[in-house]
Amino acid sequence: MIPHFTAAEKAIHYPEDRKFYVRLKPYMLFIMGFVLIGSIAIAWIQYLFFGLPPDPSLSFSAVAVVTEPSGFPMWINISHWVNFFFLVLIIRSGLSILVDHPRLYWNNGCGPETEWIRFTPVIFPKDKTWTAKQDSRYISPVVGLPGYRHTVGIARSWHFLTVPFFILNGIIFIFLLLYTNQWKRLVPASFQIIPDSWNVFVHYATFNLPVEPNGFYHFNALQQLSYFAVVFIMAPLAMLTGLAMSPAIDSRFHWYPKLFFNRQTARSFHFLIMFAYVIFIVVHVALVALTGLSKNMNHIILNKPNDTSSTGLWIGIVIILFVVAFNMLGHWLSWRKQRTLQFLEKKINESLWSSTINKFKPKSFYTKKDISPYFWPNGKMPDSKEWEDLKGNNFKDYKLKIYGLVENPIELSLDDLKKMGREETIEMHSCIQGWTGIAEWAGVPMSKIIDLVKPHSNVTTVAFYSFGEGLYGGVYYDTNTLDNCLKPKSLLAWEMNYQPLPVEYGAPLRLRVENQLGYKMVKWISAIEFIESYKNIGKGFGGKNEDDEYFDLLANT
Ligand SMILES: Nc1nc2c(c(=O)[nH]1)N[C@H]1C(S)=C(S)[C@@H](COP(=O)(O)O)O[C@H]1N2
Ligand SMILES: [Mo]
Repeated sequence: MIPHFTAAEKAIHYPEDRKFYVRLKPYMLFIMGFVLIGSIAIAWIQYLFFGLPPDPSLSFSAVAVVTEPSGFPMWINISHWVNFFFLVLIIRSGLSILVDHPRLYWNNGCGPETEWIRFTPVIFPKDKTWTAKQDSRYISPVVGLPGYRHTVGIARSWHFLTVPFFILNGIIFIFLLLYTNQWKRLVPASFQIIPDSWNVFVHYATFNLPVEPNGFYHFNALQQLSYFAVVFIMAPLAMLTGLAMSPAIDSRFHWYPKLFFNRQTARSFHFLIMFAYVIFIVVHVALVALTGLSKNMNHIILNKPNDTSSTGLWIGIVIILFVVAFNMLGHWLSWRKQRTLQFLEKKINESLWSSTINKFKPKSFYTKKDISPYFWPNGKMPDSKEWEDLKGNNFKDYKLKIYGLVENPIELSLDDLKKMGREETIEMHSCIQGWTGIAEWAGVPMSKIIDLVKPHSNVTTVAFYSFGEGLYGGVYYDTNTLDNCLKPKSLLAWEMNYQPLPVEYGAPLRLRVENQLGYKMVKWISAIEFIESYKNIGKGFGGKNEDDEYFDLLANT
């Protein structure tokens, strides 16, 4: 089960300062402490000075059978456990994705030390170039799927493989909830639920456990409110904040991430919702155990109201063992069957995205004042003699080679390119790891290059080759569909923030394709090839990261 790493792999999978570490900025610690301790303190003040509020669950008879609906029909039992199964996989893979850029922010620039929380002991080093790749961290495989410092590609395969099933299960659940009258158990009938829930909370917080209304017939107010929130508020918010991280959506509909303030607050909320789910699960399981474990398990597994045998409990244990076993299988698949995971995830998501959000045309939106003061660099700088020589001469001898299935293969110097036309745009860059940055870019539109070289009609794909190497050696390259190269704002850029493109950020020439994630935007471009299919180059998966790190071919999300 535990993979055997070579020394080189070890260095990647276990960075030296890998130890688990969380550091909240003091102001966030204060706010979170204030909310948690503050509400408990108010509950105690109310209890000590005004006495225990009436227990609202007593207003429903705990003994007499409350009117319909009651019980848990089989479809509720099944979807409850199916939901549990997928939620575990989603949370664990999400944590693995999180530590690939182990910092959360409220600002789109993601500047050093502007994070409100970091999951890494590393303080941003100011004395050297520190790339986002170097900053990525380790997570224990007990917590994360796949854990260690595996590729974010595999973590995303799990996340995006499971999310559609989680959503499907949720849709079926909500449909049946509304179709039957079971929704009445979850949807509060009046705002009275809020003061009632507070009253129940005062009972819990002061250790005066409220009378249990018997969940088979009725939930107490706080229980109903939290179940309602989990189903009707948290789950939709998790999906919507997830979508707000998509460059294809954000580059077209700039208002969308603003629903959550900005792209990075959406990412932070996505995390906080996950955190709320974990707290919910812990409290939920604790209360299920405290209020009659066997009886409760018979409710949610067998739909039997008054059975106190341990049948349901045993079946529950078997279900949990199955989930644990499946997660262990998940680790095995993550290290031994990476291509299968990459393939399955592609099967589910690629046609969905290519026929929907990939079609959106990026629109300009940002202005000079939005430009981020800091922009994370990423990738490995070229170190070949060829590139060093070109750089030494300020790229005067640089020639971009354009070839492949075209009528006019050509070599162009930077000056030639500049004569072809210049377009300037301010855009947000989204890295697969999670960070973003806004910068000005200027260069020649890819459409002009395409007009000039005239690709054959069978060309579907454009390959961009770099002077630099990938993380594991070998030329860095990536492909984009011809379609995406023709989208507005697709540029070969030689300028960043009104300066010649700095060496770190891809000099002399880099690609911008605004509906894609960062790894599609090759830096230090040496050549461009027009091809019939991405399958014919490299290992055949569409790019260096797709080949070696199991990233998606289409990077819309
Ligand atoms: N040649 C090359 N290009 C590359 C990479 C790389 O490793 N090598 N990394 C990609 C990734 S993952 C990102 S996020 C962007 C980063 O661009 P930046 O350094 O301007 O932030 O470049 C992309 N282009
Ligand atoms: Mo990236």
